[in-house]
Amino acid sequence: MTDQLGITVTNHILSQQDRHAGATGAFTRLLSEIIMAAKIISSEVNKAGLVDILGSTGRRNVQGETVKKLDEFAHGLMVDRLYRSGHVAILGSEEDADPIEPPRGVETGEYVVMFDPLDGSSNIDANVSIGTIFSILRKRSSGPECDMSDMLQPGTRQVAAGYVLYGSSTMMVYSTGNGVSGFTLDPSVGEFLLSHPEISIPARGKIVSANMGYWHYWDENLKNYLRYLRQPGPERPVYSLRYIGSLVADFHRTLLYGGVFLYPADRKDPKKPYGKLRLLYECNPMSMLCEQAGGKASTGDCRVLEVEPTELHQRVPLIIGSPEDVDEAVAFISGQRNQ
Ligand code: P6P
Repeated sequence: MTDQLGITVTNHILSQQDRHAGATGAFTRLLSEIIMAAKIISSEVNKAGLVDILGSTGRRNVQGETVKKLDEFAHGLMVDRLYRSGHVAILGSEEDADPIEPPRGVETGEYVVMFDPLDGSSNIDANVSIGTIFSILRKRSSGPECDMSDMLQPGTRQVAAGYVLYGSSTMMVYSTGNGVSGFTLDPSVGEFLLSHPEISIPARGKIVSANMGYWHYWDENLKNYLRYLRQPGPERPVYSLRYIGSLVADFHRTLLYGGVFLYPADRKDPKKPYGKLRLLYECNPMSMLCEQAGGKASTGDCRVLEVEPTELHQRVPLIIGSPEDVDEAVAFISGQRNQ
């Protein structure tokens, strides 16, 4: 695969399409619109400090979070480009409480896309890496209309997942179920070029990523795990703590370097007993990517991808990363181990 370094993401998608008998090109067209949106968002993010697109709109989204101008821009752009593909049945966005129906007169198709247009947006003004996350599924209900069954699908039914990371460079990482590949945007030609073929997460890492500020709100089993990681063992190094507070950036580092990222259940907000991260457009896409790279993703009780969704914006705890680290974390969190 390394002889393919430098091929564009579009050519890579077409080569994937050739591996799917009966692929009509609709999926390729859909992903191409996401790629276009990523390039435009990247351009806006990279000049956000120069134009009046920083700061907040004064609105709050369904999560009660202040909507930054840049994530409102990213949300509108994703909706526009995805429906422009002509292959979308319905959309779900972190920025919208309800499903986003197709505009009147727009050609629709078989795909459902759940997305977080600009995750980590609270970090925008501090120039910290942020990202776009997407999850692609097929429409389940029969007939031209959609219903909630089309959106409330377990992560095992995703046909593709990916993210765009707006960092020191802009990267796109995606999977259609045949492994994970990473592409870096070359601004001089405006193309995402293959830079990380066949990403494979290390079996075990040496980094733990969690917001230790919530220590007081975590249960004793989780605390036992984190204490264990801080005790050097004969065969095990002390783990470093790295936490950016932007899921795409924290996950991308975990995918490349190994280790474990945790956003666990906590008691800081009685309204959010299962932590902060949303199942359909954060945990499921990241879990598909992690498993496709040889990693694991658990809620602490079960495989994230097997959770049967009940609400559009439902939250689940997320323990994700190297398989040996996730197994160890779940053994502690479930009480099977205490040292
Ligand atoms: P906390 C960003 O707002 C986000 O949704 C994720 O990108 C990130 O992992 C998490 O919240 C950080 O949350 O509670 O640690 O600030």
